[in-house]
Amino acid sequence: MAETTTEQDPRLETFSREQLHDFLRQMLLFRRFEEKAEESYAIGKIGGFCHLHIGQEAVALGFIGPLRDDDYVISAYREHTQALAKGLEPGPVMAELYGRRSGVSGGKGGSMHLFDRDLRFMGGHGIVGAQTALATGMGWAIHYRGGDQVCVCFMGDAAVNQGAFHESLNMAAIWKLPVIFVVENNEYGMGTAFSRVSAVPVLEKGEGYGIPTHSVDGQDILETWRFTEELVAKVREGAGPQYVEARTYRFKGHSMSDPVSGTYRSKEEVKERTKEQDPITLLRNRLLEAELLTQDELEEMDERVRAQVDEAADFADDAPFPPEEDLYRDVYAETNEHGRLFLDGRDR
Ligand SMILES: Cc1ncc(C[n+]2csc(CCOP(=O)(O)OP(=O)(O)O)c2C)c(N)n1
Ligand SMILES: [Mg+2]
Repeated sequence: MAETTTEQDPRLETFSREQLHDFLRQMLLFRRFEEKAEESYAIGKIGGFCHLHIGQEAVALGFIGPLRDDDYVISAYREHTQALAKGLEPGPVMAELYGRRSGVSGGKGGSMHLFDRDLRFMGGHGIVGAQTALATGMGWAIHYRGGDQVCVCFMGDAAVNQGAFHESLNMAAIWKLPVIFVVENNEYGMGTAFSRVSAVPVLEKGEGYGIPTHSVDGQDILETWRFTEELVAKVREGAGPQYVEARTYRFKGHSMSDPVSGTYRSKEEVKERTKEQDPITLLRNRLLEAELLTQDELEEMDERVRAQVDEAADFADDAPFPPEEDLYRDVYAETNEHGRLFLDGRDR
């Protein structure tokens, strides 16, 4: 994992100052957004499941930022920051967490089911590993239509022991589909250490299908960003599916009902990892040391981001809950007022 050093990182020169500031701004937005969600949950404004991505921000930004608008992203339930990275607005995302009608899924999906078809953010899925099969399906659709888009499919380390994962990788490999499977290896699935329940390491799971495998430092935005740029270019040119382990760490509990360290990881471990491997602190320190950012610029950036998040929370607070008549809408697909399927503007 990357560490802060006093030597200037040569990779900094390969990015513009604006780009580096934008990396920091976006990751700060993700962090403040989730801190606000945590606060709102504690006072009962958000209910149900809520899983924070705090600590893993450089994976979301690094793997989504370099994509085109017409590329697809699909994920599991720890997906707030990924949705923001794909261009969903903080207000409607927060409103979805609050269960409000102006939320991105009409207030009926909640934290685990953020979705935006136009922005090609295809969820938000609560069943561990289920999104891998949908990703292979999207890869097939891209291939069938002759497009050059890619589909980035995020999952946690626990998903690699699911049956669907293996079927999906196998099919993607046979058909050389443009899918990038990204395993966010934060070393735990709820309260279970990956090493206790897996016969082989995360990376080896992709090797059995003849898919090129890669391992990257998920705490280092410069690494995840550049890596993704290069990989996506290859996939667009027909390199077929790719399997990536992003080594990372979850700073908070599994969900809002799980304490930060619990009994499954020690306080010392959490303290050390959060101190040494915070993707935001790592970038901020590098930029300050290289004089690519001033303390004033940093404070101003953080203030702007906090204001943006407050605005998102106000937007959510002010929005109404879905009305009763919405109860049977969108259950399996869009339905019209008679409950009939309504797809692509036509009754079926
Ligand atoms: C098929 C299935 N089995 C069990 C669960 C319960 N469950 C929810 S999250 C989770 C752990 C997943 O861990 P991981 O994939 O590593 O993701 P992380 O939470 O670390 O991001 C489990 C077992 C589920 N949602 N779906
Ligand atoms: Mg995990």
